[in-house]
Amino acid sequence: KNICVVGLGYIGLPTAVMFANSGVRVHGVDINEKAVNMIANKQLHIEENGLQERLEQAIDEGMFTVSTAPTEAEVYIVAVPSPINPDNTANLEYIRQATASIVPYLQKGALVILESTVPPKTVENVMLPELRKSNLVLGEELFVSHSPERVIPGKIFEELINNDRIVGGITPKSAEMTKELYKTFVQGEIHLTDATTAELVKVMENTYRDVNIAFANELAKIAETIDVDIWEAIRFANFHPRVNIHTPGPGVGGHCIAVDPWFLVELSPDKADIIKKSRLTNDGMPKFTAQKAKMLLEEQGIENGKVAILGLAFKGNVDDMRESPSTEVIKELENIGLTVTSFDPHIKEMQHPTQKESLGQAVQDVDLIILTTDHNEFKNINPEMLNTGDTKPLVLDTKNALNRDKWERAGFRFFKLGDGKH
Ligand code: SAJ
Repeated sequence: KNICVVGLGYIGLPTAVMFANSGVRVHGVDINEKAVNMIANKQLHIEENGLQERLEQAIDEGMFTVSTAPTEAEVYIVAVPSPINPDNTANLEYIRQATASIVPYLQKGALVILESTVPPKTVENVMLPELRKSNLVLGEELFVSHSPERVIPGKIFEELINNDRIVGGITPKSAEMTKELYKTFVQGEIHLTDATTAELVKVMENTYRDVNIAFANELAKIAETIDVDIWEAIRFANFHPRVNIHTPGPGVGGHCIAVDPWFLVELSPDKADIIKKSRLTNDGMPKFTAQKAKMLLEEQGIENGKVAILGLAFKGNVDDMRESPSTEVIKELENIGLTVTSFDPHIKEMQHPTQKESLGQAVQDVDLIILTTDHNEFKNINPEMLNTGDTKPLVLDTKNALNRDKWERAGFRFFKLGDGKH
């Protein structure tokens, strides 16, 4: 078999490399010339555990080539972004264009697999009209399926191998062929269904998480009014065998969980009530965080204070800033007249105007430190050694990542999101 993977981002590149490492010849395609050149030189344009070694192996063994245009292949895997527009409707242009780009290369018997997360019916309404232009008979000469990725950034390879997969075909044979292919490296179960069901399942999974996090965020706000530590309360509730409450935070980021629920809202605006409310609750958390910061500073008599933000990535131990709540928190803080610096050990290039090159520079002479991303580097800070200038700033931990006792012993006044106790 040989595969052409279209889109070499957070999902496409690890998937391509995984197939190449499993003995399948892979050609990777991306419209981003810079990324293609870097990958060809065994350099990464994204950070992911294990990716560097696997990429080197794939290229050294001659199993992985890259370019900016597709080539002929037996299987095409489409893994391009499906973001939302500013009005929260789905932007399926990348999917349509990626599909159109492979049409000239399609041969009888080819299999086209969509990995990107999409609104239900995208395969049917966006991909199939393009694929019909190949003049191949769908389901007989050209096979199409949706095999949504379910991997979590940071643990992509582990989850690629071990997670179950849901594969939906436009025909049973399309699904069956896809299963056979992924069995090359997938050790989890591969469950077969139709394409639209698979699309809905994937979006449901991320929406479940978003709604659950919104619930946790709402509980955090309630807990603050009665001086209860929500983190402790959730931990206790989750000892119940049928309860699994997620954790609150400064908002929900990334390109999946903060995006996919909108696909369902767009699909059924008058039915997707809880889903929409949850999305808005989570989107309101940066403002809630900024207001809490303002209140804490005002309690100290500080009006136009300085704030250091620890963490720009959308979650701990990744280098991805897309839809990061941190940047929203910064905007809200600046809107209320506070001066902001930031630091993130995983965001290597300067990607934000507030960003400083070191933790020391970011916290110098600030009135408040807000932790927004639970990177290990932040958990491991020794507060005794942290030089912040003449006075000790307040600390607001929005992820329950820091050890209160350690920070208090080092002389910092310590607060948590979702904790009314001072
Ligand atoms: N977050 C919370 N509280 C939580 C969990 C997460 O506030 O209890 C926040 C995180 O800090 C982050 C955001 O939510 O800002 C999303 O993080 P995440 O770790 O929940 O998810 P992603 O976006 O990295 O990956 C998700 C995963 N989906 C599910 O767990 C159902 C992953 O399996 C999917 O493959 C991925 O979306 C995707 O690509 O769709």
